[in-house]
Amino acid sequence: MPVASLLPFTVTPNRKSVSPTSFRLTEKFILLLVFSAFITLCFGAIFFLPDSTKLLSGVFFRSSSSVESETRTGTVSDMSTGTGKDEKILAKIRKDHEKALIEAKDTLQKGPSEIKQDINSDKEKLAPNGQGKGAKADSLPFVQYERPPGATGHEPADPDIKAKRAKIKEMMQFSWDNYKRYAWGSNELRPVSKQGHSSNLFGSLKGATIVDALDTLYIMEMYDEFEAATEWVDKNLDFNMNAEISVFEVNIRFVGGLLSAYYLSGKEVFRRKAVELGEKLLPAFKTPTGIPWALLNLKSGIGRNWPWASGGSSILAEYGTLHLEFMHLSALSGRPVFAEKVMNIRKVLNRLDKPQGLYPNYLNPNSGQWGQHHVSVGGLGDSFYEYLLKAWLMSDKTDEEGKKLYYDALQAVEKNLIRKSSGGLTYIAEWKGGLLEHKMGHLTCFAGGMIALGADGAPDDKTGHQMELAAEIARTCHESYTRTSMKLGPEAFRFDGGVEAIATRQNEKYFILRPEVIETYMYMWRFTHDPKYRQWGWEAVEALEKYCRVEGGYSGVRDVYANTPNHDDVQQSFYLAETLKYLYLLFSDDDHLSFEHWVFNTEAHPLPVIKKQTPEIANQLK
Ligand code: DMJ
Repeated sequence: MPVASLLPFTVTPNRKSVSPTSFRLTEKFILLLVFSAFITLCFGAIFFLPDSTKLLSGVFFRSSSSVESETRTGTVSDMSTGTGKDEKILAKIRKDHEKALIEAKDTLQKGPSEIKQDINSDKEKLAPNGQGKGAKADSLPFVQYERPPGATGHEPADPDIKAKRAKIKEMMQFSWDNYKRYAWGSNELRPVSKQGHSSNLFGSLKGATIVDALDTLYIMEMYDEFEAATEWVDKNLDFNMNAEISVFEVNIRFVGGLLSAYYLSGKEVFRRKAVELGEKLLPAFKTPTGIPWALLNLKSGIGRNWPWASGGSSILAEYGTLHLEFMHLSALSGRPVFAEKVMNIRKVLNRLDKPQGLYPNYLNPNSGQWGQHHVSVGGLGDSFYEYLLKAWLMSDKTDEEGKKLYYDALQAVEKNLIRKSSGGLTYIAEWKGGLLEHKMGHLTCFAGGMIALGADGAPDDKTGHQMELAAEIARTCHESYTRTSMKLGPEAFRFDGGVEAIATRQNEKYFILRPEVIETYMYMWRFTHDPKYRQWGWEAVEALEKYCRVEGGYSGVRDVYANTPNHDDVQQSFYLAETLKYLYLLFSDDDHLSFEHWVFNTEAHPLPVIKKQTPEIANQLK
């Protein structure tokens, strides 16, 4: 039988019509179209369906009789009684989701070229006063540089303190020399295997340790090293690459590091590089709400969120930790766009209901709705709270909104998260949809310093109360150190199952040279001058020397309860940026980077307070 007769259509030979084979091709093409439409639908369903975690949290609230928590849209009893109010709530949820769906589709349907166009139009807007196309950092307006007070310090009078301060400088020298010798230009040093190390936080960006360490080198008066680092930044720090980076990490370490280096030294190269990098980060804000993506490809300008984050959410501690740097980028570039982006984040947050006045860690940038109702003053939440307070302080206390947001948030944290153990240790627990997890992270320990820093401006009679609270948190965090064999704190410690301030899970026993506990000692020392804080800081120095110092630098350890260290072979860049800097300041006089003139970003990079009487800068921010 001829093949043609098997076909469901007539083939007319010698006609310039469809040949059997081309028909098959067409069919294949149609099939392919149908198939890809089907895949798109499935794919779309995953992305655009209502955030299942939100639905789950609704279910949780309904079945949890003991928790009378308020959900975003109503109370537990509202949800379970099936009243007309219920229907209204559901209708609103549906409407919100539909809106989010349309917005999300709209964004995601844009091809890369459209996104690029948007980015370019943003760049146009970047030009000062809307003139010309000069979005380039080299077209920056002239800024009269004036070094803020306290950029360098002086030797402490007390010989013991002087010697301790000198020892900490030696630790910095050792960390730096080894980085320079074995890992120059890499992001970090592997001090055991004596080679470079890079985590995926920076994509193919290079030199994290150099940029993060610049200001520490400067304040410790290590000027030759500072010069070498400056030269590397000038010649090698390059942002024009196909690299997917973490917007938060690059902002706090690179933008923050460059800004501080500029304010301390007055070198134009740092201002130029900071603004250039700031511009590169702007496409991250291309979401329907303006809440930035967590990850951004610096070349294509295409962003996305961490695949593990609740329903495609952005993270509170990430999008909430851009404010200080972006305000300074506007001040130094004369371009309001940076300030606009971070003020818009506030606007989005202000419009949302907060469960119990708390800020959940997850927020969907497409729908502008919360993801899972998890709250933490540690990982995923921490520096958001810090930046509310510091936004107010950095504005020379003119940003009243920042102030109110901070104290309101702290009040909710106090009420819902802060608890005292039976042994009398105050700790900050984590909140999971209304239930407490009695665990505190090393990261959370920064809160002692933050609360002390904010105590002064606290409403009504709260000042004394907040200083007390800060001191209690400092004590708890110190306990988490003293209860280990190495006298270094674990990544997380618990207050349940009969333990207090101790890590019970193997994967929470590590120490990666983090600064938060020492940071809190430094703030507490400055506000109280109680010698115990210097003593506690010195205990940490001794432990670092004993367990973390290796031939090729400083390394984290895998288990602080073990008797001998098992090194993780990473000298984190924040060890030079934060841990050693805070230790040095703990043993320095208070006028070195005084709180009156400087605010530390979350990576310990000092940024000057924008004084009311500095009209040229203050005006840029209006
Ligand atoms: C640093 O990069 C910053 O302090 C950040 O805010 C939290 N984590 C690390 C240090 O632990």
